[in-house]
Amino acid sequence: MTDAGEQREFGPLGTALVIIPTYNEADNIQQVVSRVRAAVPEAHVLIADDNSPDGTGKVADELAAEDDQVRVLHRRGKEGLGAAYLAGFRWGIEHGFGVLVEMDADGSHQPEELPRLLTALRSADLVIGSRWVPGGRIVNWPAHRKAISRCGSLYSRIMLDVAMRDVTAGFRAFRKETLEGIDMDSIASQGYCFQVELTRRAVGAGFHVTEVPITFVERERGDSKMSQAIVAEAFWRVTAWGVEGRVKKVLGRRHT
Ligand SMILES: Nc1nc2c(ncn2[C@@H]2O[C@H](COP(=O)(O)OP(=O)(O)OP(=O)(O)O)[C@@H](O)[C@H]2O)c(=O)[nH]1
Ligand SMILES: [Mg+2]
Repeated sequence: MTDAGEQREFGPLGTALVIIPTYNEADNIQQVVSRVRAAVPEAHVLIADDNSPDGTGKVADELAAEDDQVRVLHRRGKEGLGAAYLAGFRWGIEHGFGVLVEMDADGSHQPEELPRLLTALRSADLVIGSRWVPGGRIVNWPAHRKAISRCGSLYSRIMLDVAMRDVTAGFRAFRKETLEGIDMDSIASQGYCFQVELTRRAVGAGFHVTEVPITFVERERGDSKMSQAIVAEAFWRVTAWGVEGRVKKVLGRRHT
């Protein structure tokens, strides 16, 4: 949260677009889309599929054919979560949506909690659905996944000087103006780190960021795309940003 944000008037919320990136989620996509449509009937859904070999794109097309509020962005191949979201954000802004929501396809993010995120966005620029604030929960995660998540958030908070508890969380709602104010074109992170980078940029630009507790449920079907490479990317980028921030501080002090 920032002082700049606290003094601001928050405008009305426009229509929400829930962006769901998919890679091999054919067994999950139908259920998650129908849960979103039931939980927030006025919201639209954009499935951003990276040409999944399991045919998720085809299932998504069938869903879109049945429902005017569901659309599919077919991408040419697996380019990572970050690139899929950036394409989804751009599509949503071009099509006039005022709120852009990030949500996984695997049921980890419960669509029934979306109304709480959207309510919190009335007085925020970015709302993070958080596992690590009081009231937040994780269902069915092994201890090592919890440890990676907690350590990753703690390390990011220390290195980047941000107050959020769940910096890598992927269930979020943005006002369009927030995304327009963080220079999306220069974002290069792909995996978890993408979420860290969005958080860091939003805080750095003076936007008002809040966390609301969510219950995160481990996927029941399909495979996780979490990999050592994704964890490594987050670690080296966060370290580089932390060092860069400290160097700037020290140099700034020398010149004043
Ligand atoms: N379009 C696209 N979607 C992706 C890509 N990688 C992951 N996803 C999707 O992003 C969401 C999160 O990925 P998950 O595999 O669930 O990763 P995770 O939530 O960190 O890992 P688990 O908790 O183990 O499931 C899911 O909807 C994936 O299908 C990608 O390269 N491209
Ligand atoms: Mg997942």
